[in-house]
Amino acid sequence: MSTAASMPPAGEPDSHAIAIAAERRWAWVVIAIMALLVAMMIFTGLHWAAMPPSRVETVDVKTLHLKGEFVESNLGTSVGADGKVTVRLVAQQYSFQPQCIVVPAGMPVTFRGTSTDTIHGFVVGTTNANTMLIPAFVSTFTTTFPKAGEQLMPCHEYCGTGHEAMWARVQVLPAAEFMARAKPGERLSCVPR
Ligand SMILES: [Cu+2]
Repeated sequence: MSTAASMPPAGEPDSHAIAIAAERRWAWVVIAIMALLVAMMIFTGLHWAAMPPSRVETVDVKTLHLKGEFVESNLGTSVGADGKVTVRLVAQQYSFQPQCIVVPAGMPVTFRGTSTDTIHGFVVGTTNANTMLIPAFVSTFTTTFPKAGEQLMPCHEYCGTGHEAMWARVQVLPAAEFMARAKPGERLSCVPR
């Protein structure tokens, strides 16, 4: 382009200069966003290092199936002497154990889970029951299912080639029906036997 062609007619704004100014403004916006993200990474990194999350529970993956809380006979739903409902489950490529979980509606339910191999996770239907399951760590949360019905519980952390086939079912029973089925010391599930 010749110099003469790029010169604006007298009295008209120089479009080239306007474009450069606009690009420079956008460059500053992008630099500011990147600087903000880096500052957030530094802040959260330091903050978490200074105050690690509380209640970190670990388990030995190598002996998970042999002893302790996550042996096969202890998986499923239990009602404690204090009436508290606890679901214990284990995830592995590519299934959950148990494959069908029974919980009562309208009562607090505590989930305790871990993984035997890689990072898995689950979400129960459209409820807020949602966690990751990480080898060597116990994930736990307490939630209440407001209404009875059956929910799907898919794995939501990509865990390998069989990931899309990894899911369990959750049967939310009316509290009275659940309590009628629950026996002290027993582990409930809805896996057909
Ligand atoms: Cu998985």
